[in-house]
Amino acid sequence: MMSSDQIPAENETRPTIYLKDYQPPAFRIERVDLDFDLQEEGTRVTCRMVLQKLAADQDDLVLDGDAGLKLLSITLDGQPVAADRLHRQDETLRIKAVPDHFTLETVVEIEPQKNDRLEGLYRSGGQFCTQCEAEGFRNITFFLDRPDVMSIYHVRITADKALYPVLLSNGNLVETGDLANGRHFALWHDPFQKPSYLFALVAGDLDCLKDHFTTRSGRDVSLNIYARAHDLPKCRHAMESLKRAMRWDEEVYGLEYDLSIFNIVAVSDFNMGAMENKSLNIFNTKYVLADPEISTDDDFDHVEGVIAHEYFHNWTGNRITCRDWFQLSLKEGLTVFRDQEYSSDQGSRAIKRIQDVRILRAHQFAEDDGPMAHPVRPESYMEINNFYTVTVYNKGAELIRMMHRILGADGFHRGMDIYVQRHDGQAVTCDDFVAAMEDANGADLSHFALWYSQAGTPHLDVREDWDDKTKIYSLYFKQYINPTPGQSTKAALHIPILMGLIGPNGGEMAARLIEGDADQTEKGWLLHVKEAEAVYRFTDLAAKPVPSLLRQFSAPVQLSSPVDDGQKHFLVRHDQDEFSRWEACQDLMIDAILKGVSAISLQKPMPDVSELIESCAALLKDADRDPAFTAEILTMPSEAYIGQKMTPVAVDAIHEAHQYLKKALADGLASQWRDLYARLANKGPYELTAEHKARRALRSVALLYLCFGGDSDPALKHYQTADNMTDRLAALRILSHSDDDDLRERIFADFYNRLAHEPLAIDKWFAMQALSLRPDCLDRVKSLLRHDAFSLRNPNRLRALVGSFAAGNQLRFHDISGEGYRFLGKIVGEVDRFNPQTAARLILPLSTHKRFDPERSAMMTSVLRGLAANKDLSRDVYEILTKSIS
Ligand code: 0A1
Ligand code: ZN
Repeated sequence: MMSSDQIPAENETRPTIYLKDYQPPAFRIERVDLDFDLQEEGTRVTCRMVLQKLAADQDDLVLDGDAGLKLLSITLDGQPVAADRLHRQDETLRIKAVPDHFTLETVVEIEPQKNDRLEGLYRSGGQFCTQCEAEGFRNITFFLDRPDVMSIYHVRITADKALYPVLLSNGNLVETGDLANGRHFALWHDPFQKPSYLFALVAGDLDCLKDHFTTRSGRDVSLNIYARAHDLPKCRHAMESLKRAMRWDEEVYGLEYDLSIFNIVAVSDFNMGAMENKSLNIFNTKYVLADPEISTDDDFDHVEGVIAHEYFHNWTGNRITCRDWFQLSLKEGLTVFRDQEYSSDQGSRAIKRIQDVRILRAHQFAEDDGPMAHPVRPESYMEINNFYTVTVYNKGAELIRMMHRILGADGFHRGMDIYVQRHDGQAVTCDDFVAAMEDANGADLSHFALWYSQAGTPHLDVREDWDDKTKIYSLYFKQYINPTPGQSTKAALHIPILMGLIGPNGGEMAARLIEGDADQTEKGWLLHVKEAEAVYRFTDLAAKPVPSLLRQFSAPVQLSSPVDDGQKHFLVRHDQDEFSRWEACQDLMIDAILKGVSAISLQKPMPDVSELIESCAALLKDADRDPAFTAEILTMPSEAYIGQKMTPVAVDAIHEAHQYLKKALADGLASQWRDLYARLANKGPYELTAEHKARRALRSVALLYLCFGGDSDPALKHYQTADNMTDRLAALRILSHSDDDDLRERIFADFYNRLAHEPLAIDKWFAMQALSLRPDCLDRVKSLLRHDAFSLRNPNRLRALVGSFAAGNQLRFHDISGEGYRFLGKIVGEVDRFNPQTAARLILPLSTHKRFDPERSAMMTSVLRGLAANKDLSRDVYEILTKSIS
């Protein structure tokens, strides 16, 4: 019996799939011919497959196919298949008693014009496009829709020529021609074997930005970015990024592009960021279009990173793919690592690392601490779309980064060479990747590989001891991981810790290691903590050192360090590792805010932050040396991140203490901010150079503090004189909180009128209002739902308004009235009816209810339960709900 507030863990229509149940495919598809007859009121898909039986004991062929596929005909070796040999159930079609080798042809009708799930074949802005990862191909036709069934595709597309002059699919264009009734066709052939999730088709009236690239072996590759005519000039940055990424992959990995055509298409309705379909990448416009008028400097960097990411998948994902979806991190962790390294090489390595660590801590550490925690290689899922997570992607990349550090760059690249040689054209596992690394280096990574199967963020407590007589400095490490759902006990991991010892004059101290497992590297000592407890002893030291631990964030752990506040101030000034300088300053800010929170709850005086202000003053004095780094180090941690440091999250006190520190920094350094802001004033027009970007970044930080005292004038002027989106948005963000209603309305109206024709800019307009700290924020969000430019059906718009509010505005979303929770529940319920994938992501902020006080937690769970009462809930949302309420 189930009590009324329980939800069954699974049921027949939503079974749990387990890694341990993996079975190799029973059939191989040698070749597939697809024929798409695209029509306004419905599309006919003919799929002819040549199949070969692999498992002799299998009589029947079981194909995947969405319940919405309308089967018009089916023939086997040219003969219609009798109805009694066919059995359709849930998402499968069983064909009984098939021979060992045969040709199967199905004709189905689908309705892309009604497809708001944005999975399979759908329409966006008048064009047809596809999204097949992970299991979208089964919405297009009956198939063996699993990544370890790789095949050669021939695709014929027929459509109205005037409406859809551009017809694209994977591989090479073989033939085009005109047909009767104003229709035309194109025939594409992809010579590389691929799984169905990499299939793509686009048909539309699109313009094209053309360029080309000559590979190092001399192949000329034609590069095309397709977009709406109006957006074409905004594709240039993506094109330049693409060429840089192609060159980088040749130089760093020796990996060359393998076809003579590479196409990218920009679509405005897309559930995720972009998709690496073989030679036909499909992108959310957000990650292709970039223009100073509508894009911030960060947006430019994101476009470059995502372009590189999708391109790098051509080898790490497409040529070598995943055996099953549990291995998703095989391609994603590795490709994120590759794109992070690419971006580091294009700009500042230290800043890129700081930004990546911020994301990891804000999102992945939070995921590890909640009901959806899972290993980098999950062991089970109900809906695979729910596992495109920061754990699989970003923690997965950290695992690759740790292997890179443990084996060294040369060793890692030797491993990559073996991985590519050994597995090109195959669908493989994370273990295969680790084995290639081991074999190339004669290394044993079996202990390290536990990182793939064990969920949770390790905690690493460090103690120190200095013996003034023997001059021996000791470090004691203790690691533990809290239980996570389904994993109550944890084993010790191999944690690589990069560290240095800093002497009283601020220089690196030479020392001799007399106990502990470590290597000496250029960047410091690399300790290999492998047991629950480990001791390291250093000698040959003239004085007690200050340890600089976990440099470059060498492992994704929560460190509790023996470094006291005074030493942190010292590290902020002297550490040669920039990441650690930033970290020390962040720690000081976090400590100050946490002290403020407890002062508020105990009704005691707020903490003295004068030393922190002094350290920041010193940083400001030195700002010209590296303005971009100064901008990072002086940016305070978010309220949400402070929330992660305490249970229950003291929503209002965190806000108050956060404001207190911001005000202290604003007032304590008022003249410095003023001078800095004036000194960094625009000299000449906008440029997208590292120097200009750094200047804009630091000036925006200065502006923020400058206005914090309540004077909006500098922000207003900044807005009015801006000649680019970075500056405009920096000012708008500040003004969005203003309690001067007239001013705020005026500026938001101005922004809207200026940029109404630019959807990506209007997304920012919605987001800024949803992130406002004003008490009437939710009312504004609700009224914006009715704005003409708002649509629940466009994921970018939905995320900009509702996603920003729920995931980015801790103070207002978690308002004690519970209104924010009820609002989100209602929206998710609506969106789930047509776009489950996006609905499931939107609901995640409610899944953290255990971290909040009983009153909030009860209201959050009540919303989750209310949603769960709906019998028609998608598998996507259902899975999140069951895991969150259990
Ligand atoms: N593989 C893509 C991202 C992606 C994943 C899933 C999707 O639908 C469920 C769509 C895109 C990447 O890593 O870029
Ligand atoms: Zn990817």
